[in-house]
Amino acid sequence: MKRIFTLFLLLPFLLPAFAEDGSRLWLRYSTDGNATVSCNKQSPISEIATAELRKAWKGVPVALNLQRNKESQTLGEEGYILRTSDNGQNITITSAGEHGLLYGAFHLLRLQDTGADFSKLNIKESPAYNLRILNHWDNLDRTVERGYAGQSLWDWEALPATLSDRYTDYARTNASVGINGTVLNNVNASSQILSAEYLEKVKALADVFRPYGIRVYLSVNFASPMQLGGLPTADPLNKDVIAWWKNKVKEIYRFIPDFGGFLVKANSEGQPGPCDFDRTHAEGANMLADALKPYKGIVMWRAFVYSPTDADRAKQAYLEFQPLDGQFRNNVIIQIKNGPVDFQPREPYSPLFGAMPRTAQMVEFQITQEYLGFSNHLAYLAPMWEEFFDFVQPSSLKAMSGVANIGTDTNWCGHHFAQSNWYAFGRLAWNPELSSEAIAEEWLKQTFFDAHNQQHVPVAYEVYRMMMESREAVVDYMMPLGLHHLFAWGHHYGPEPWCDIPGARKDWMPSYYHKAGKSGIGFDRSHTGSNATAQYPDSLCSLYDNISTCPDEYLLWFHHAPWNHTMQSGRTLWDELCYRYDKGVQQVRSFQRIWDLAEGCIDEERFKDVQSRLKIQARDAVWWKDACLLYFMEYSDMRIPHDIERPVHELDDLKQVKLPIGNHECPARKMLNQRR
Ligand code: GCW
Repeated sequence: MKRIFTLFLLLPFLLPAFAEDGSRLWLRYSTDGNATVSCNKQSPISEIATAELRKAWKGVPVALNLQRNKESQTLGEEGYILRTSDNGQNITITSAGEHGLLYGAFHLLRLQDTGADFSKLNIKESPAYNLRILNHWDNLDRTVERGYAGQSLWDWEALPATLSDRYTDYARTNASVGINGTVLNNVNASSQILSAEYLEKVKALADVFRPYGIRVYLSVNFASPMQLGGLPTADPLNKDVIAWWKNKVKEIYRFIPDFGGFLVKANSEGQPGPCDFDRTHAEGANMLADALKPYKGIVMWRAFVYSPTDADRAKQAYLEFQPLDGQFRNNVIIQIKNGPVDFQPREPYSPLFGAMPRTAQMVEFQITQEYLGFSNHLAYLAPMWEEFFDFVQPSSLKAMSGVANIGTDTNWCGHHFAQSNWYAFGRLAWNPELSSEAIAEEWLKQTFFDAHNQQHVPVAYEVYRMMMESREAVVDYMMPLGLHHLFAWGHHYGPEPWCDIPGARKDWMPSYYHKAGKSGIGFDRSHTGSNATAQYPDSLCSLYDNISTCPDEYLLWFHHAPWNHTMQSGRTLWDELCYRYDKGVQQVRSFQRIWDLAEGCIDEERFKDVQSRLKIQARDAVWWKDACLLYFMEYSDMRIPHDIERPVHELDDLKQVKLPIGNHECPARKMLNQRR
């Protein structure tokens, strides 16, 4: 997994003397470009490409060249060739399509910003996926489900008459990392989005995004024909329902001729779907796909399903979807979360990947940190996504989607470092072979360190290391060794392994997942338990199924192990658990020390903001450690090893912590500070 990375040896550095608020994200280059830039094509897209270069490029003349020759055509409309000629006296960006020119322009600017050598460029790029798409879980009232960076960017009330500048900035930022699609609204969808009134607003956004190569998609509520159309049913085989969708799709394309298609959450967590009418997911998806087909639209049909049955939740998507392999239309893509449960800090990959060879599949990552400390915790997620690609061949997927972490906050993402996850998502969707190390380095150079100052190299390197370790640290202080879903009810911010809500679904309770008792801890998903291991290919199945070969990081995901089980380290399971929690805490403390080195190297505004969030993270890490260890200790009846930090909380006090379930902003921060 770990590829060799180049260190910050040539790092061009640093230090803007003025305050920064993070609003420019990684596109902080100065606007004193002075080079000749020409283009052989006039169009809204190529004009943007040209303008970006004119604004900022300070090197030799650049020619943007729209040309369909053999070489450019093999790279496709979005691909490009970036080359120096005449002994480095000129640079040409050639593409068979205008989108490729735009991506090539941003590539060149990235090279400038990261201090690359341009004397001998010979780069050919084309995206791994045609569809690189953000999913916004934005509601029409501007709340954002699992959003921690303010309100929804889309000001529905002011649209279509008023267009915020942020819409253009959003499109430009996405284009700079190759993102080419956006689903504007929450998968828990209001049927209102399909009303003529809203379609006009959607059209206004689509018009802003189009010259940046971004297509608009919508999440649809499967019961829209009933809720919006007044039909008595939404049965996908009913002819009135079919006609309703056909007309609706026709109407959408009148507004937005290049509309991308639908994203659907059906029969999941209370959302309506075809199963309500005794139809299959395939029948539901195909009906929509048929309506979209004449316009080249697609359906992204989510596989995030789990019903309140006795079947292990981790097995359910596979059980429901795998038998439908081959039954979907070719403009349907099954959108699957990376893990089989739900965006936990660590999950094994979902075994549904690769199990439907006759069906197009795409992955859904979660960029927003629902389960990784909201916008309060620093967690660089590219290593997690890279881990997924250790198991799933990038080429076996058709597309990549990510649940956005963007809102109206000045710095877009809440935490300045959360911007790196938006960035990394785009870069990986373009090229999933990129290493998380390379992406971190690129992002840091563009976002924080931008003048030439060799003295700051060691600091930058430490900050880079902090990023690289950050996700593993979260795993350690929240739920190491394969533990999962120990989160507090509803908001998912802090720990609540004891949570027990009478009458609530069992599979929404932490105890369903950790199964701590006198006999041990963990979910037996081996052949002696739920047998979820059997859903994996043979080699992995046998590796995971056997407690003595199952890797530590998945141990309690797949096994219920006794407290004195001997770990690979030679420690007992209990001791190992204690050490891992403690390690997570210590790592966050080391992040605080590292970040303090950056004082004076970067602008004060962002420095202080990150510094203060690291304090919250350090306190939260201790909270997690104390809550989980004190709670599990009641079952293990073992002591916390002497060489690690003692708990500073009482379990009973921690059990009283109740945060509001609001799902925008971060309620937790205020509440916790009040309590402490
Ligand atoms: O993880 C759960 C989230 C829900 C979300 C759901 C989903 C949009 O807690 O907020 O709903 O996943 O992915 O559909």
